[in-house]
Amino acid sequence: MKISRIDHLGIAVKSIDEVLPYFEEVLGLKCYAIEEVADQKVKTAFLKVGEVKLELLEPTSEESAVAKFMANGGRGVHHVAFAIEDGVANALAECDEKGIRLIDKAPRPGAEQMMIAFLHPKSTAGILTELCEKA
Ligand code: CMX
Repeated sequence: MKISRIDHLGIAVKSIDEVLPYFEEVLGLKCYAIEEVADQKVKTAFLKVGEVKLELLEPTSEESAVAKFMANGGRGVHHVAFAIEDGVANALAECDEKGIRLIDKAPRPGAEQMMIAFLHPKSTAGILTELCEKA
């Protein structure tokens, strides 16, 4: 697979409203989009740091993967998302072939008109990994 860059870092937060002043008023970043991803049971807020984005993730349900992560003591960086130049479907097939545990067997729609798929942290050095490409 061909990774062109880190697309974004997903950061788990209890409340976007509570943490946004830190990112905007202290770090001087600008939130340019807020979007709910119903499928993932999260509300997201996006900020740009050069080419890389920060995706703040606020769970909208206790069943959300992000809510579970925080309930187990997880804080801060939740996942790393790589932009895949030659297609997420190809990358998934390659990972599958190499014995990596796939969370998503096929790309599916995510925030920001991206097609996304996750790899399980148990087979990716403990880092929940997202593969993404523009839809
Ligand atoms: N990073 C690293 N490890 C993680 C993790 C994370 N974000 N989330 C869970 N884990 C680890 C746990 O610590 C646990 O490890 P141990 O067994 O050593 O304790 C193990 O994975 C299993 O954790 P769990 O609490 O039992 O959680 P599940 O197996 O039910 O789910 C996962 C874990 C990764 C499969 C699930 O969170 C998932 O499917 N994630 C992908 C979807 C997602 O995260 N969506 C939210 C963002 C959506 C978006 O960006 O739009």
